[in-house]
Amino acid sequence: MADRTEDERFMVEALRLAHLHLGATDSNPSVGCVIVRDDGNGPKIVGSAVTAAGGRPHAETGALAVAGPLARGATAYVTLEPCSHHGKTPPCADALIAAGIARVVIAVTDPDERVSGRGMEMLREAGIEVVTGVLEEEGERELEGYLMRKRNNRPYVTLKLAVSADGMIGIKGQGQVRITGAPAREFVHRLRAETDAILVGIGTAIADDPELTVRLSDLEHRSPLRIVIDGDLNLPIGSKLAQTARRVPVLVVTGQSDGSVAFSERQQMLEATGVEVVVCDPQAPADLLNALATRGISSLLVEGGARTAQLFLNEGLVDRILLFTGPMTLGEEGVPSPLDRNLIPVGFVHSRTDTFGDDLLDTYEYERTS
Ligand code: AOF
Ligand code: ZN
Repeated sequence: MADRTEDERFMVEALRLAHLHLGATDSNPSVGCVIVRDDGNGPKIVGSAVTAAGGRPHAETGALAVAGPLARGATAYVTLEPCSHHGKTPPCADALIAAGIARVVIAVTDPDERVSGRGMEMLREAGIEVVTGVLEEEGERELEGYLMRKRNNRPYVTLKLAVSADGMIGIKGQGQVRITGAPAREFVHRLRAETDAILVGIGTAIADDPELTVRLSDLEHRSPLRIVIDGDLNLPIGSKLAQTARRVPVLVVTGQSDGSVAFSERQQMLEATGVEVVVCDPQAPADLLNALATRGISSLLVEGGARTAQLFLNEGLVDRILLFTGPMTLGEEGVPSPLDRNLIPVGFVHSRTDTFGDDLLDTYEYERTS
């Protein structure tokens, strides 16, 4: 039997592959699969794949297609338990069995009620050796969005804030204020590409007129769904969000109509630009998150502003905080951030600090006790 470090080495490769399509596989998790065989000269990768963009084919199918007959007697490394259900594609467990795979190494078991242990059972019944829990923690992190949606019926929520050295997120009445430099901005655009949806409050949508798309040449097609919490339907028709809604979807979350003609006119005008208007209590983010999960949204990036950040924090609905701190001070006219490096909400644990040019990025994870 191959030793554990060898298993870990190939699982690292499967996890790297899984990351490539994060946010690009619709409601399906992005899974990585590596097929390895050893003909006496040491282990060699003979096939590998990531879940295809859009969610299908699954990773195993892709990797087996590359390996062809070399899959017979080989080991398959998968970041998620191979599926056992007849969904839009036949079960991956059957495909691995049919290809003659001898051993399957898994990072995380699949909480999907159609799979959940049955994938491993099918493999074992066919005489395949199954090892699970290899780099499970890393696998859980890679699959955090999918796992959160399946286990808690809500997306994994990341709150991103950029604050000045004196703890401000902007200047009153000044629209977008550049707090971080180009390297940090590029990181955020990559993060957007890996995320299913991005959310701002109407205050930010009006003050900053953001586009919230991915603007990196290789990833432009990976812009997430854009969401605005807008209780009174005040999103301007001429805003960049509304004007680009046919290209990259925009969802406006509003409360019940006040019954006025003006409200329904605003709704009609927004819908005419291609914006989708959904009714969901704008002050109850938990309900919104459930509704998003039902649509298959597994990860949400909350990008602004102070009030929206506070709303999600107050409800205990933030899983990770990404806090950028820029070098300049904004002074008296600044809009204070609900948090900064010296004031982190209870329950969050600092996990790392990264540097992007002159900016710092601190990451904090919410430590759930259960
Ligand atoms: C795998 N390999 O690469 C992925 C899996 O809608 P379907 O039929 O595509 O099934 C979706 C489910 O398949 C999803 O909830 C999860 O259980 C599994 N995803 N499984 O064996 C893969 N992406
Ligand atoms: Zn599958």
